[in-house]
Amino acid sequence: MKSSISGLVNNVSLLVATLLASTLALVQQANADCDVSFDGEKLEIKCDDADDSILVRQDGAGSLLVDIGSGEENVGPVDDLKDVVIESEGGNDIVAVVALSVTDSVEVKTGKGNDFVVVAIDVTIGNDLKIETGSGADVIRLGFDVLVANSVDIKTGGGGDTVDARFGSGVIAGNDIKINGEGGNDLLEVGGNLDVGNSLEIKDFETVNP
Ligand SMILES: [Ca+2]
Ligand SMILES: [Ca+2]
Ligand SMILES: [Ca+2]
Repeated sequence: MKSSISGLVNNVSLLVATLLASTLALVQQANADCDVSFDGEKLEIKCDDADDSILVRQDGAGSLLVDIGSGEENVGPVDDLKDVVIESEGGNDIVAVVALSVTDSVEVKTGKGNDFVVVAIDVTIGNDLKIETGSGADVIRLGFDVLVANSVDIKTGGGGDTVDARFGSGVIAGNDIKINGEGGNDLLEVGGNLDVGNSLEIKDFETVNP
């Protein structure tokens, strides 16, 4: 039994590693049509209606790294990072937030198009995580130690969307998790991995796999 569980964990790790590698490859292929600003506390990335790929992470040396398609750029020290706001607008966008710690909130809005959002692997958020993927068939993957002190609010908009939180320890929120599939035929893969201090609200998903 134990070995089958560790086998499963290894398979999921492999899946996430593959996912991240393919995300990174896509990030490097994309054209940079995004404005990036960082004042030491707030990172804002705003893109246009083209297909954008955005990767945000911090490295072991305490630098905040952003890749909008032309390779990773060090935008400054991560020490006072409070907020991350990413708006990728129309187009089929990829947004990845990995290995990052912020003292306030992370907000991702991907607008129209078939978008792909990953928030995974040691992401610590001092306040809230908000994700809105708008119309289009979107995929949101969450897991491997996403720790949110207050609330998680996910809205997937119209279209057949998938929210998948089966990876590793999934998402742990100190207060609430709200996930709204809105229009379309939506799939939620929970994997027993949504852990809340207060309330869990799941709405408008046609299929929920616990
Ligand atoms: Ca876009
Ligand atoms: Ca989009
Ligand atoms: Ca959608």
